Amino acid sequence: MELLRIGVVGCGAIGREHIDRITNKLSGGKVVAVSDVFVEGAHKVGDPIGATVYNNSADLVNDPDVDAVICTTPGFAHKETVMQAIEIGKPIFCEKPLTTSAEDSREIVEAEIESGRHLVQVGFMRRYDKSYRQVKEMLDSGEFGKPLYLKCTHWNPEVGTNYDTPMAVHDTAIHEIDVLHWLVGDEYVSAQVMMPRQTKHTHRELKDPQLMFLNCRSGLIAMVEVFVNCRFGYDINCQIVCEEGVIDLPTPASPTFRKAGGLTTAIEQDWKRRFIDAYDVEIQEWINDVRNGEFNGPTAWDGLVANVTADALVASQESGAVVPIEIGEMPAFYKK
Ligand code: NAD
Ligand code: ISE
Repeated sequence: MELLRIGVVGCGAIGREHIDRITNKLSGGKVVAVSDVFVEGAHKVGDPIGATVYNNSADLVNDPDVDAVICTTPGFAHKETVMQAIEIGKPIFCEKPLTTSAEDSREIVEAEIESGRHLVQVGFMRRYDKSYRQVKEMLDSGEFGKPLYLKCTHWNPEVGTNYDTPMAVHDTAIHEIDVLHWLVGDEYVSAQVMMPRQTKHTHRELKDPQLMFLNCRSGLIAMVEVFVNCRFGYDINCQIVCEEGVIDLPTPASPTFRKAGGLTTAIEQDWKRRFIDAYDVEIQEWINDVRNGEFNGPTAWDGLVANVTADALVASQESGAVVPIEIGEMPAFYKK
């Protein structure tokens, strides 16, 4: 096959990152069209690479020169583009979250099943991260016995005033929701959020930090700390306590230096570099799979599972109660 001709909808932070990696780092793909409601932004990235620029996703998805689509708009806008791609039968890589509600994700799942083809991959890139893959291998080896509980941190230096309390789940903890369930192969049955003392750095619309608890069918409990105005850096950690030992996935090693009476280790300041290799592997594998007519990535069903779980956490943000999670049986279409 010739180069995969890709259209990117949404030219913000991660849209630009993916366009750059496809253009300058990865192989087998070429960005031929871009779109954004803020069309000047689309021109800024599209013009230098000779891409056709649109101000709406429908025109981009329907462009006959576009073989496959990447959707990097905010979560609330994903459904529209994903449904357009399914309707015309083009593969689409949709950044996480698939949508911002279980109801919307279920419609996507139903439309994809109806189309009869695996078209939708969700951007759960931690599944492509080397360290998470190593942890999964360790757990799957059985050497550590059963996992009993997990403790994770999702710390972010700061967020803007458009980031509200539900986004701590839909936008941020959604990564842990997906990757933990993938790591331990368990099913979530209920969720609860507790709000500790709040930081002075938060704003009126956002409760920060938040402690999220996910209870699994086996009895395993995952605790996820989301603190998005922590100030010091972007710091993702995970510790899995098992019967026969403890697995730690700490902040990646970086040089430690002694200077001015201190011993210092730097921490990344945003998400762009922390998972940079994972994004590269994720997008390269997606390009390869689409060119080979294969599908191996996180599915729309995985997106739905995350959204059902997220909805329960959001309900608990309000009430503080333990909220049951009912995902339902995975349709045969998604069983490997
Ligand atoms: P952003 O706000 O920087 O960019 C979004 C862009 O989409 C903006 O340019 C905006 O003008 C445009 N847009 C908004 N509505 C649109 C619409 N209806 N059609 C076309 N364009 C539209 O956001 P971002 O940080 O790039 O995040 C985008 C998505 O990527 C979100 O879903 C986010 O959760 C996800 N994301 C994932 C990761 C990751 O680690 N996997 C990291 C960052 C962002
Ligand atoms: C952002 O949208 C991402 O997806 C990053 O990976 C995440 O860690 C950050 O908290 C989100 O805001």
